[in-house]
Amino acid sequence: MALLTPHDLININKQLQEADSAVQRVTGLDIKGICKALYSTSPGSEKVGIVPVTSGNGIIGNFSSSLHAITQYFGFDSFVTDMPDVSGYYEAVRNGAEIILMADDHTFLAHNLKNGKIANNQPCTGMIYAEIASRYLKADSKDVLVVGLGKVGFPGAAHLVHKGFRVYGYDPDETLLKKTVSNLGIISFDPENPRKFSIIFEATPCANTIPEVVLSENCVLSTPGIPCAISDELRKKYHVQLVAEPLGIGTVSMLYSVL
Ligand code: NAI
Ligand code: PYL
Ligand code: MG
Repeated sequence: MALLTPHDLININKQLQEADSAVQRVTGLDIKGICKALYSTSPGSEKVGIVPVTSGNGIIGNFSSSLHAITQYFGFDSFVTDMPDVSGYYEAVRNGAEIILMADDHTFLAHNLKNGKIANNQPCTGMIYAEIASRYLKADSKDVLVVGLGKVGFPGAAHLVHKGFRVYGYDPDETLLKKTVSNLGIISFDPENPRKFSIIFEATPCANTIPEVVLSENCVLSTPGIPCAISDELRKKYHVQLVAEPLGIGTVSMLYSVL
């Protein structure tokens, strides 16, 4: 998994506010509204315990404090444990956490201890970014381009298929592309024979993955991928409506999915 850096998370509140405004411009709903529509759940007074984890590459600076800011932004009562790992988990439960948030280098989970539901960040992130893309108010058709079909992109593509969109998918991993085309019934996008889209969902760990030829004026690009899929220059040239944020949208999707 591509790991976040402390730099990605600088000023997370501002990043979230800007993403929330972008989601409202694109869909007419704010991020909470998207979550409600996606999962048919609403938060009560669930207390969220955030447990830092030292295994593997260890603590990511700003990670736990960003999760604290994100949960507060979306109205959850939350706290970060003083201790990491198993001691932190014990501390979280002893201090009344009903939902645990914790991540190692492979898995970022939300576990609701009351109802037993558990969520993984990758599918929850794919689903919500795809849902945002699918709700673009000015879309010219139900055609969507999905770039990157990995652990985030695949569930997002599956969600779009499930919602009745015509999904064109691209991934340079040919085995994965073929498997996804056959499993989901999507159309393989051929970069040699491109066309324009008004809805694009991207989930790759690479920059500049969106070629100019696929961009239509005012298209939406909904992307959790880090670094950003598009240059500032192309974004401005085509007035691309960009929804991109490093941690909060995926996290709140996880939280609503376990309510
Ligand atoms: P993954 O490694 O499972 O999948 C990435 C896919 O992108 C691979 O199949 C790869 O072949 C493909 N790819 C690479 N270069 C490409 C290109 N030029 N064009 C099209 N496809 C290309 O990674 P995963 O877990 O799906 O994560 C994707 C990105 O999303 C990463 O940058 C990760 O850090 C980020 N992420 C962001 C979150 C957020 O809240 N913003 C949450 C979770 C992940
Ligand atoms: C959660 C994300 C989104 C993108 N990449 C994933 C990532 O960076 N995962 C690693 C998270 C490790 C957190 C660390 C800590 O500070 O508790 N163990
Ligand atoms: Mg996010």
